[in-house]
Amino acid sequence: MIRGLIFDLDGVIVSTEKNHFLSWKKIASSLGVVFTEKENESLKGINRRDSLNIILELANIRLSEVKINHLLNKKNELYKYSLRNLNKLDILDGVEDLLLEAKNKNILLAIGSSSKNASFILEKLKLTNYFNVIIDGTMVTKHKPSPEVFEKAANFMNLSPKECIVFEDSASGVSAAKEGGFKVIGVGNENIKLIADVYLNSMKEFNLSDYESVV
Ligand code: B16
Ligand code: MG
Repeated sequence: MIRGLIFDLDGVIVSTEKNHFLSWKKIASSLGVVFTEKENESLKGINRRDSLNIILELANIRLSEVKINHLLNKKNELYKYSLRNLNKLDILDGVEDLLLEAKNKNILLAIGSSSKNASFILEKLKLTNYFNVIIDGTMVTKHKPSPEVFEKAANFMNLSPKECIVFEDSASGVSAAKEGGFKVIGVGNENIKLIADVYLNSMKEFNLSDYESVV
């Protein structure tokens, strides 16, 4: 029986992946690195520090810790500035209806995000109160593709992975969920079509009643 839903945030609840991409693109360009959507694909779901490492490795650049920290802060400033007008209207189609339906059916709800901005974003979207637990990038020691973020969410809800569904838009997140033994539904990113258990173009295609009796 499915008793819990665990949602990734960026790319599943709201399309902030675009904002991450454009902020990294500015950082990359300040380093003289060409950074396109293709390179960005490998950053999805990856935490901030590891994302910068990937960009630096792409360009074979080595920087001091001081410079790295400066770039991480700069990226986050650009990213948060780009979210200044984020509001309820930005919630992706089908998400809030599903949260409401699940709540009414006493299904537990969690966030499992790599982002350290998860609470800030959920507040802006006015979604915080739906969730029984929010596990984000400030609460894990091992980041996606490690399953820790989803395991912590399931543990908090007192559920086994088999009792949960994870919704993800990134390859690193799908791998994390599978590694943890969760059923994973890929959403809104055709690049994960072949690795997710089920793939949906949009959350509005998800039908909770199809899963209510799944053991
Ligand atoms: P921040 P998710 C991830 O969020 C994003 O997919 C990824 O692009 C981002 O680098 C990461 O959060 C860290 O975000 O810089 O806000 O801490 O998809 O796991 O919800
Ligand atoms: Mg994501």
